[in-house]
Amino acid sequence: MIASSLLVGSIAACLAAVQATICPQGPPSVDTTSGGFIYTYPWPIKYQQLVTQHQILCQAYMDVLPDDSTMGSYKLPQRTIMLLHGKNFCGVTWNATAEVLLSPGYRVIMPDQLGICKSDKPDAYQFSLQQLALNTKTILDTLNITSLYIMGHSMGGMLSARFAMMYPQMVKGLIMVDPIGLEGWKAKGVPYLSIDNIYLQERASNYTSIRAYEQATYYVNTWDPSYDVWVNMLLQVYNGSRADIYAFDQALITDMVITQPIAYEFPLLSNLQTLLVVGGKDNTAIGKQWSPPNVQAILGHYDVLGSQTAQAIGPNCTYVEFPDLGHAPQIQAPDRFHKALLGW
Ligand SMILES: *[C@@H]1O[C@H](CO)[C@@H](O)[C@H](O)[C@H]1NC(C)=O
Ligand SMILES: *[C@@H]1O[C@H](CO)[C@@H](O)[C@H](O)[C@H]1NC(C)=O
Ligand SMILES: *[C@@H]1O[C@H](CO)[C@@H](O)[C@H](O)[C@H]1NC(C)=O
Ligand SMILES: *[C@@H]1O[C@H](CO)[C@@H](O)[C@H](O)[C@H]1NC(C)=O
Ligand SMILES: CC(=O)N[C@H]1CO[C@H](CO)[C@@H](O)[C@@H]1O
Repeated sequence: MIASSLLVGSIAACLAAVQATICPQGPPSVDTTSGGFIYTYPWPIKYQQLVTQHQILCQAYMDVLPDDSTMGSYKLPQRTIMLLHGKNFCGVTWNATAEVLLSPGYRVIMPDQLGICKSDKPDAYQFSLQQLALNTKTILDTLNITSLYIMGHSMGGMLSARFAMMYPQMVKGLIMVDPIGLEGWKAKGVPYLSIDNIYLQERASNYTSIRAYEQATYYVNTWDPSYDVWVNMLLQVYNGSRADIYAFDQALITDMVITQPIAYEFPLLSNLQTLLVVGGKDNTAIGKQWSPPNVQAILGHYDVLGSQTAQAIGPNCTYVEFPDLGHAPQIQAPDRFHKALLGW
């Protein structure tokens, strides 16, 4: 008992002592091997040092300011937007949307979540949506940003909803793009698959399996060569120097989204200005692959879930459905998506 509390004490002291020195400090290089992910991002990468769960971890993000010519009446807090990626994408996957938002003068912040892309891949971590929201808020605190728009896609959409529930006073508006978590998968009968089993599936990922998944869920069984960029990007993480731990973290993250539903909490967003964008042909449902056929049949009907969720949030929610698109309208039909976004 004494020994273990001494140990905890010395770990904490140790963490405090090295706190200033672990993460790469700016001005950062454009490319980096952090997180075992060699891939060039178009804007400089910064790292937020997090002292979390008895570890020091570095969370990567891009913070891009509009150029001077568009600054005009630009006021930092009012015109900031943070873009949260999904589980199979990275911050950089928002590059085209970021360009569209920079021109009217938005400051755009694009984090990579812990365990994903250029952020650290912890050997062990208690992943929760709340913990990821808190980590991400730490970046905003460092930047002194107290008020902003948040947009999240897929798992990032689920996370952005959780963020807005935790920090409503910071969020001027919330945009969810094909968020996951619109239904409670376990309540609908998705069987529990152990983290160890999910890990084995993650470890077996390759170009063929990732493309097959994205083709069927993201792109309505179509394939445009431009989609390959994001498959190959993801492969760099699956096949990077942290490949094994990445697969494990991905399994922990899948377990997180399945065991921590938000579907019942959407009315908590009723006071917030919300835009929900959904592809009507999206059929994403976590755990569908390992569910029996009768359960598979009732999962992932975004054409129903989208309007149901908009109704649950209430009249402050604007609902936009693209009936012909899948899980990633911002990639599949960027012009239509950006028009809806800027229109709102
Ligand atoms: C976004 O990045 C991808 C991958 O590097 C690239 O193919 C695409 O042209 C970029 N889009 C914009 C608008 O910069
Ligand atoms: C944030 O505000 C604090 C206190 O006013 C200041 O010391 C710090 O330099 C600011 N940081 C940034 C990034 O503006
Ligand atoms: C890719 O993964 C799938 C499923 O995990 C497997 O069936 C297939 O043989 C793999 N393909 C290659 C080229 O390794
Ligand atoms: C919409 O949001 C505002 C605050 O932004 C709130 O006063 C109003 O009650 C909300 N409307 C509904 C129907 O919840
Ligand atoms: C870390 C890792 O899994 N690296 C692999 C990446 O892919 C090449 C072949 O394409 C393998 O040789 C590496 O072992």
